Amino acid sequence: MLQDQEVHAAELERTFIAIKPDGVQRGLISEIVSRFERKGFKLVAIKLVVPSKEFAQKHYHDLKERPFFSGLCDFLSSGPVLAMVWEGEGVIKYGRKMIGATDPAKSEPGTIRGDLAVVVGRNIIHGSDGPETAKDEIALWFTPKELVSYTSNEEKWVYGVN
Ligand code: IDP
Ligand code: MG
Repeated sequence: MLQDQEVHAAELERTFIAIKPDGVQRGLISEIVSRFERKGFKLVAIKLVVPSKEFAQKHYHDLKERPFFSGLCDFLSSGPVLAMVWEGEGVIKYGRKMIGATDPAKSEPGTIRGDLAVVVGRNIIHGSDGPETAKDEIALWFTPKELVSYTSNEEKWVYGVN
């Protein structure tokens, strides 16, 4: 029989979260990282990078027909981006909830965009929108070696398993 811990580990999912150049420049890294940490999610990868425009186009390939695509890719490649992978039960969907609506004007107070951003073109953070996207985005931004598997001291308290 599997131990609780193993059953639990099998259920954990991962998502790709990035603080865009506006969030980095506005000094919001610690605020945003802190929200994910305090929630109880686990950080498994993190790095500060300036993506090339070509890389930004890959990241946002789903949006290539949209009128704002070129400006969006220019912006993402205009400065440092804090790329992260967070792990936890339901982290993909709940991470999106924490981030709020795409347009900060429509984001609820209490969400990251609701509390910290004003316009859609400068909405400070990216989060994967589903399991397939999460898998693709993690693979685009990180090598498997950069993903750190470890047991967090908090897990037994966050999930209530021994
Ligand atoms: P998401 O970031 O909430 O997943 P997407 O629709 O995937 O939203 O769009 C990606 C990014 O493109 C948004 O976060 C935002 O920065 C930008 N964007 C989306 N819609 C617009 C728009 O109408 N004008 C300008 N930028 C936009
Ligand atoms: Mg999106």
